[in-house]
Amino acid sequence: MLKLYYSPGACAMASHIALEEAGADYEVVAIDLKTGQQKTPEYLAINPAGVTPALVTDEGVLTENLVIMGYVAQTHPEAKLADNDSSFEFGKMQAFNGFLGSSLHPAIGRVLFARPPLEGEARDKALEMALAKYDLVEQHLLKGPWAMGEQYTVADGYLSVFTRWLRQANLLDASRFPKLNAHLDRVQERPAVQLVLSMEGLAPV
Ligand SMILES: N[C@@H](CCC(=O)N[C@@H](CS)C(=O)NCC(=O)O)C(=O)O
Repeated sequence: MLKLYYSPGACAMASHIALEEAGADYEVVAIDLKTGQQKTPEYLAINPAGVTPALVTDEGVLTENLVIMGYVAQTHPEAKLADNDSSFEFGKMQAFNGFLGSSLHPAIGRVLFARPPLEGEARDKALEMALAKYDLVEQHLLKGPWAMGEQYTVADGYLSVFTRWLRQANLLDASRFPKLNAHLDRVQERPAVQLVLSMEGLAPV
């Protein structure tokens, strides 16, 4: 059985949603980031980077949401969580996920989770840079109704993690981000997503 190490509400929710959407046989282990559980020797033995998610498989451990989501989509083709028939379309989805993981996530993470928190002009600048990444998704990358077009993919659960954070911070402005708002609502209507939220002790936002 697969085992996902996650932190409630954090980016690992994307991998959690992928597993639930796939109907995978999995269990979850919560890691408390606030108490630093991700830096304990026990967890570092699983993921030496000291971050969640980590997915334990029969073959070993996979890390990075992008990789875990791709693995789940490829090992559960019947769930159609990616275009597994076209390497090019699969690559396009992973390019979308790569942008979220390597560009948008660090940008918004700096604004919302920096310790000590950013203040004044430094925060304003960081926020401007982060919102520009959301603009790119709103205006160019999100095809609609789902991230990659007509078919729901793992990219949708991933995007919803970051739009959820923005909405919680009252920054997902309806006039600036109409498509992202509608997309988040659409994702949160999915039964698998609602189950993941309740498993993580959370509610739709
Ligand atoms: N690129 C990684 C990012 C993982 C990551 O930064 N996870 C955060 C939660 S969103 C974390 O565990 N942070 C704990 C820490 O930095 O101490 C991925 O997508 O898997």
